[in-house]
Amino acid sequence: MRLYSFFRSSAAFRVRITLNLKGVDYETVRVDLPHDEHKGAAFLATNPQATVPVLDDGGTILWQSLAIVDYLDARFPEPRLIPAEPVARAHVQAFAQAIACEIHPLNNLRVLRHLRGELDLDEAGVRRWYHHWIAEGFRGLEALAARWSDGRYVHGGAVSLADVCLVPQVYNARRFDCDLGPYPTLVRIADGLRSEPAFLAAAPERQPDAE
Ligand SMILES: N[C@@H](CCC(=O)N[C@@H](CS)C(=O)NCC(=O)O)C(=O)O
Repeated sequence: MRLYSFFRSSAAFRVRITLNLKGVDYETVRVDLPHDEHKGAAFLATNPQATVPVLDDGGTILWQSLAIVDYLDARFPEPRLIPAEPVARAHVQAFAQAIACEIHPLNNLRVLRHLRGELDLDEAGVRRWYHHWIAEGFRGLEALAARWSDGRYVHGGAVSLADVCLVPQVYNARRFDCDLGPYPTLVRIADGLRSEPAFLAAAPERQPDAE
């Protein structure tokens, strides 16, 4: 398998964790986001949406990190990241989607570039934007994790898609100096997991393209 990735991409981070948890070997192909390699013709031929991650599984091309995790979960069922039981499944997906569909899209590269460029926001303003959407999103997730968590994982006493999405988002929130004091449960889970081998090996600074 080949993973088109950028070391700081939190969506790619989700897929790296998943591949590692499932013990799937893969090769990293760097897509240089800061230099707009994802907008070049070569990459657009692979993913017309111009985003990483993209997974190439023997010529089958997949994109959108949640769809890739779902694919990997079907193809390599152990450990199962999207539970089979209907309620657990809906809860785990709701938590993951709150991050992947609501927090991350407001704070990703093209949005921050738009704020700095067309909307002429200075760096302090961009940080305020970032912090605001982390706080909006994490508030509800903290309450859910406090209700569900065994202290180690977000949901059900087992690693799941919810953890796979949480760890990269907490990592990014720290990178942007967000105040994580109000979210002790999220921080406890993320800090516990980040030293586990599958999560550790997926960390941005451990990637072959890390700068
Ligand atoms: N919902 C997509 C998000 C993909 C995405 O936005 N990836 C970022 C990196 S984390 C990206 O490629 N950004 C390029 C840009 O914003 O121009 C997923 O989960 O895969």
